[in-house]
Amino acid sequence: MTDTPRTFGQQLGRRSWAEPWKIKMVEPLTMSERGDRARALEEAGYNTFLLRSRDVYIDLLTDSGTSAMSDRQWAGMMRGDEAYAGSENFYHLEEAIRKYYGFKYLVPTHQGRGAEHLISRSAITPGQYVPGNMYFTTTRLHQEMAGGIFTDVIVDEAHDPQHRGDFKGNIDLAKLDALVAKVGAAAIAYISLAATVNMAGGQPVSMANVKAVRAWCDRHGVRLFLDATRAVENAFFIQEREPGYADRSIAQILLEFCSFMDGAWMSAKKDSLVNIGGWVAVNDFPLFEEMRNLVVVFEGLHTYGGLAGRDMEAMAIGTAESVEDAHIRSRIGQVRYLGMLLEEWGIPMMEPVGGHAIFLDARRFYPQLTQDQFPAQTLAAELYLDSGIRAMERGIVSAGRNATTGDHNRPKLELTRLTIPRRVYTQAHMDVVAESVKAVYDARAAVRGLRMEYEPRYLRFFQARFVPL
Ligand code: P71
Repeated sequence: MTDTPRTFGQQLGRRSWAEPWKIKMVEPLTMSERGDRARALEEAGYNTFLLRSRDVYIDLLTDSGTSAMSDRQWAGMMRGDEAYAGSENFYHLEEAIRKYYGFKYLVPTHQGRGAEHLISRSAITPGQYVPGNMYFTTTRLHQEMAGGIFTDVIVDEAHDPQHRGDFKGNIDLAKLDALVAKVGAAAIAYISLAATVNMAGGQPVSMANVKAVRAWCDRHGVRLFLDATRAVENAFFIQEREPGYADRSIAQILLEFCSFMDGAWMSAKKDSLVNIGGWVAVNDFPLFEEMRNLVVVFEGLHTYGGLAGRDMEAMAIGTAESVEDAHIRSRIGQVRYLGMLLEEWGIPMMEPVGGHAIFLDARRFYPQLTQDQFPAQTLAAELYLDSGIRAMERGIVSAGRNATTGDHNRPKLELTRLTIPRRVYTQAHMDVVAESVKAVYDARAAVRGLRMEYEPRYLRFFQARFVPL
């Protein structure tokens, strides 16, 4: 006989808590047969980016632009001021960024990479180094296209999926010192700090680390810019784990964190709960002036940056909603719920679980595969085949090739990301996902890898095609 069923809260010895919203509108999902999925996968070249969304059951490709907006955001969409210049919604957005992130001057962009483009072109002199706490694909590419040389300065533990640290996104100051000793401070364009760190598994950066990095920057006359894409999620980990922050609100922690920065760029498609949008904001007027001028070349006028007025309004409202403590607790709580199930069943993954996703450790799923047989890509394909769940490769395919030698970059981490959109799926969806991951793990021994048969030049993971070995 089974035990009395227990709620999740009871299993953890506490009262349950739930999402601080209810569902007003639903979007039906399609469920498919394994044969349909096998066909769809082959057509997609075993690349989940190339699947049609109608062939996907639970879409965990990304948390980017996939969130559900609130009724308030949708109401805001109706108040779009679609003036070419000086839209009311721009001023509302500017006010929200000043209030929650604390930066003076705002340039809106169509999404994160538009902002990365502007700041990389404006703040890097070709040949300069750009140290960062691990790379992000688009961030590094824009830095390289502006002539920068990316250098990884994240703590070593970040590259070890089994190391359980509280702040595995931190910058290693000894690595910064070593870089300055080698190239000199003048050869450093700025420090590119991401919080949380996407490619490290959504791992956070501590306030103590940011303070130390700021002091280091002041000593060496180097600027510090934040990739604020998931900085609200980062604030949650500080509140939970860092001494002195338990009684501070997420909004207070975010503002303090940003106070150590010279500026930030944002893909608002994540934390800020919108389907499209981004920005770059700084305190330095000449740098702002340069980006405000460049944005008219690449995105649109500086009061819309490639967005409709209604998109800016949704972003302004989403920015405020994103820092509500109850929201962020339930958002990260859902990711953890999935993580706890998988952990309990001994599924190999990046630990501890970070903010936006579960990162399965494909190397430990498939020890029989070499990295050149694309274990993480293979795992994403197997998951889709099993249940119609769409995950994303974050391993050797994502890492691309070395700009000088042309060889594959070979990251230590070979991960398959189950990314949880905000306010979209239920706990029952998470149960279905967990069971599918377990089924794929149980069937791991028979799996052979993939061969890449088509490789595009830029950000190859988006459009590469594979065939089974
Ligand atoms: C994610 C994305 C979206 C994405 C981008 C590239 C490849 C696959 C998926 C986008 C980020 C991000 C960070 C930390 C900047 C961007 C670019 N992430 N910084 O994780 O995570 O923003 O997509 O709005 O242009 O699925 P953008």
